[in-house]
Amino acid sequence: MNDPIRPPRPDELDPIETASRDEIAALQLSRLRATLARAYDNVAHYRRRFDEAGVSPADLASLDDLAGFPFTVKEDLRLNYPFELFAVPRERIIRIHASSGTTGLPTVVGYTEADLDTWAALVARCLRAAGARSGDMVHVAYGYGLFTGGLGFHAGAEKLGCTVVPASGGFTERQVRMICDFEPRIIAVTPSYLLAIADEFERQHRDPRRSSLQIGMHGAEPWTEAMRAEIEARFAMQAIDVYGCSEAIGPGVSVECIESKDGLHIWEDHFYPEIVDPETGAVLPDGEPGELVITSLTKEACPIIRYRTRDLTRLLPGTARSMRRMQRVKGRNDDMLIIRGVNLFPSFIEELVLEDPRLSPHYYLEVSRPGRLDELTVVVEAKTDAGDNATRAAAGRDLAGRIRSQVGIGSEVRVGEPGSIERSGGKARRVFDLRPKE
Ligand code: DLL
Repeated sequence: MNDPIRPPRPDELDPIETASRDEIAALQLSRLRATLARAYDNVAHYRRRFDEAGVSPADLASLDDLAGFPFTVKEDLRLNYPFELFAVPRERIIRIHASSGTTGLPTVVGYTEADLDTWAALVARCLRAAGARSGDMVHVAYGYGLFTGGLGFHAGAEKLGCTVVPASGGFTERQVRMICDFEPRIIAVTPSYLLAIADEFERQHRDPRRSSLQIGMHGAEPWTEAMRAEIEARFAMQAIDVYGCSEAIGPGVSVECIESKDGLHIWEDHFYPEIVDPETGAVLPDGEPGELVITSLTKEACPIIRYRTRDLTRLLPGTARSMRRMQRVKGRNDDMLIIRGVNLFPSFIEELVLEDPRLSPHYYLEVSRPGRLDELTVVVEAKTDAGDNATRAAAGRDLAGRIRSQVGIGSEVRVGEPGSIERSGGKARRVFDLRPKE
């Protein structure tokens, strides 16, 4: 049936993927200059912000000079809703995407024909880096629509010459039937929704390990090494981390390579990454943890300058490719909970949950303040074979104990029946912060 997984041969790579650092830097500098000029000349917002900061595109003599240019934040996209950040006439935009935005207006992005070609080529590069190749079947279970996941993977897989199954998210029973009947080699899906698919396999008395799936392309939400181990064990496949955000392009900014799985190679010929101190905005040296800031290098419709992603990671040198890597995103700055003064990322609780074979990776955190003090409740599901109420209660007590000893705060842990937590079909919601807004 399916061939064994192999990394791409050198002749299958785009030449820039293995170019020298000097070649990459030279390309970045010329593309960065052009991008700054395009933004300044065509977008009133950038012209105003550059003028206020006293910088002009001509000031960029080296890549480090980018640090003198102003940041772009999500609020800037909202303030320029819907089309004010477009650098080309609306008629040249052939696609719109938007992020749902849990609060306020959605953020809107546009693509020219060339942008869609670039995007498809980058997602194709991600798929190839993960071990996919022409002729493979790719089941796309990211949502189709304004979200970039579905259509982004769709175009990238087609570009690589794959057979695409545009399943979109939801209808989990049907997902399992299609996977069993069509036998795709690759699945592109959020890690949390893949686990819902795994549960559905088991509900139908089918073994996910015997499915045709060999490679999973997982992103759009934070996940952990513990979650990777769970996915790889349940499906007997390789789970690859893929990152992107709609403001930068969508999926396809960075990806792990199958031969190393040691962090995500950023496609530096199209995106210039910086890591900044989230508090001060100062640029940090490679290796230091901080917030990822992205500047697009080739986008026509929506060039984005120094976009503050809020994602926390660090930059590492290249391994399988010459382009630098980013470490798995630990979480978003705005997902970090401060509970009674203690900083906590949901991903840390995820690791603790997955240490216990009685608990499933379906979980969420609820933070409330019934009196003066914050209270943390962890709601998690038991595994199907976790036995009776007493076993579940014991697993809950154990988890609360580990949270107390490792995070330093008391919590209530509720271990529910398998299937009791609603599945999202897309990005999982991990945090419900019910505290009154200050
Ligand atoms: O989530 C694009 C995407 C689709 C990426 C499919 C990968 C796969 P947005 O909806 O704009 O775009 O959300 C972007 O999702 O800033 C991160 O906080 C988070 N995110 C994306 N990929 C990862 C990842 C898409 N691999 C936001 N690990 C980003 C952790 C991720 N977080």
